[in-house]
Amino acid sequence: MVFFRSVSLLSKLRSRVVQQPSLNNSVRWLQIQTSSDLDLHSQLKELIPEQQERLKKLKSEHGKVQLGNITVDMVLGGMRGMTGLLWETSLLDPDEGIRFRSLSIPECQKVLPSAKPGGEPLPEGLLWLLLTGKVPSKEQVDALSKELQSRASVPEYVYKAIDALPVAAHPMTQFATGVMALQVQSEFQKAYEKGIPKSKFWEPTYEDCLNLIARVPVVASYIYRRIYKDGQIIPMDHSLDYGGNFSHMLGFDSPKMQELMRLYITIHTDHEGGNVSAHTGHLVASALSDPYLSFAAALNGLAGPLHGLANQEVLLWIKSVVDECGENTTTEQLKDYIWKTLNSGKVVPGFGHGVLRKTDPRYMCQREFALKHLPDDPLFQLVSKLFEVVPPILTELGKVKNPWPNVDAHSGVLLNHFGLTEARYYTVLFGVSRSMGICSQLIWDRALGLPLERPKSVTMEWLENYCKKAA
Ligand code: CMX
Repeated sequence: MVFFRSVSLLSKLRSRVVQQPSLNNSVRWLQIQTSSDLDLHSQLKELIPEQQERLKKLKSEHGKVQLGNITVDMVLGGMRGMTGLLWETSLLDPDEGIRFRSLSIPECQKVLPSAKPGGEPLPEGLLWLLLTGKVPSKEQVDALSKELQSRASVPEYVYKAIDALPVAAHPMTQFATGVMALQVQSEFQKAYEKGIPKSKFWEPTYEDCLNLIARVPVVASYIYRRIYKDGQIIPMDHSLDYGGNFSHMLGFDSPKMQELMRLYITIHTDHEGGNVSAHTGHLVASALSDPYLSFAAALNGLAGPLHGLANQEVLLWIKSVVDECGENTTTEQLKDYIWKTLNSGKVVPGFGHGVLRKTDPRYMCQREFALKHLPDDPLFQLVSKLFEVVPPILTELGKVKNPWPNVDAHSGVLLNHFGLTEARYYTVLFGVSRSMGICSQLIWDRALGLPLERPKSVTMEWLENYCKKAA
C-alpha cells in the first residue's frame, strides 16, 4: 500500500481505488491516500457507483443462470417468484387475488356472519376462519367478540410509553411503541423462562395472540384521539363487535362507517406470507420471539411507503391532484399530473404489486362499497377516473409488471368520506387488521413447530465466480 500523508497538492487529486484480484479471489485495495481518504462518507460516495455498475452487469449478463431451482435474477430481485415459506392461513393467486383458507373475498362476504343481514363480514368471523379453516356460525362469532372484549384491557404504562413520544411523531411510530409496551405482559415469554416444552409452545402463543388482537384497537384509537382529538378518549361500547367498536372508539358512530370498518379489517388481515409485514412477523417469530415482539417488527415493515404506508400516500397524492387541477379534473390534466409524478422519479401510489397481475379484489370490493354508499363522492369519482387513466400510462413505461390498482388505491377515499380524513393515520388501521393474519399464522407456526428461518445469502463476488464456472 502506498501511503502519502497531508500533501496539499495531492489532496486536490481525487482518491483512486484500484481493485486487484489476489490468488484466493478476495480483493485487495491499493490506495493513494488523500484527505478525502480519511472521510468515510467520501469513500462510500466513490465506491457506490462502481458497485452499482457491477450489480447491473451481473443482472444483465447472468440473470438467467440457475442456482439449483432458482435463478440469479431471483437472488438479486427481492426473491420474487421464489417459493420458500409455509403459510397456512391464505394463498395469493397472481390473477385471482387472495383466498383466505381457500375462500375468495366475495365468498367470504357471502358466508361469514355479519352484524346485520346482508351486511359486511364481521372480522372476528374471518379470524375464526383463518385459525380453524372452518366457517363459523353467528353464535361462535358472537362468543369470540365477547372473548376479545374481555381481553382488551391495556395497562397504564402502555399509554405512558406512547405519551413519552411527541404528539407529532408518526402514528405508526406511536403504534409500534404501544405494541412494544404491551409486550411486558407476554405469556409466552413467561412460560419460556419457566421452561415450557416445545410441544406446548402454541398455548401461551395463543393467549398472547388473542390478547394482542383484542388490545390493538384500544391502543390504536388512543393514538388517534391523542393526535387529532385533544386526547379525549372514548371508552369501548360492550354492545358492539370488534370493527364497530374500533370505529366507535375512534369517534365514528355512523352505521355506514362501522360497516366500512368491518369490511376494511376483514380484507386487510392477511395476504399470504411473503409480503413485508407478514414475512417480517414470521421471521422474527421464528427466533421464538413472542407475538408482541414479532408483530411490532411487522408493523415497522408495514410503515414503508412501498407497502402499508401506500394508503397514506394515495390520499395525499389524490389531494395534491385536486389542489393542482381542481375536483373536476379532465382526463388530459390527470394524464399530465401522472407523468409529472413519474418524471420526478416517484411511483404512482396504489398501483402495481409484487405478486398480483390483475386488479386487486380488495380494490374491487371497496369500489363496490363506494358504488353502494357514496357514488357521488367527488374523490371516489376521481379514483374511478384514475382506474381508467393510470394503467395505460404505467404500461407505456414498459417496465411495470402490474399496472392495475391495489388495495391501497381505494381505502383512503372511503375513510375520508366518513370523516376519517387524517391520511397519516391510515396505516395504523391496516396494522390493526393485520394483527389477525400474522397472529393466526404465528399460532400455527408454534403448533407445527416450524424452525428458525435462515436462508443462505451470498456476495456479488460469490455469484460472479459461480456464473463464470457455470458458463
Ligand atoms: N409507479 C411507478 N413505477 C412503478 C409502479 C408504480 N405504481 N409500480 C412498479 N413500478 C416500477 C418499479 O419501481 C420498478 O422500477 P425500477 O426497475 O426502475 O426499480 C419497475 O416498475 C418494476 O417493478 P415491478 O416488478 O412491476 O414491481 P415490484 O414488485 O418491484 O414492486 C410495488 C411492487 C408494489 C412496490 C410497486 O408496484 C410500487 O412501488 N407501487 C406503488 C406503491 C404501492 O402502491 N404499494 C402498495 C402495495 C400493496 C401493499 O403492500 O400494501
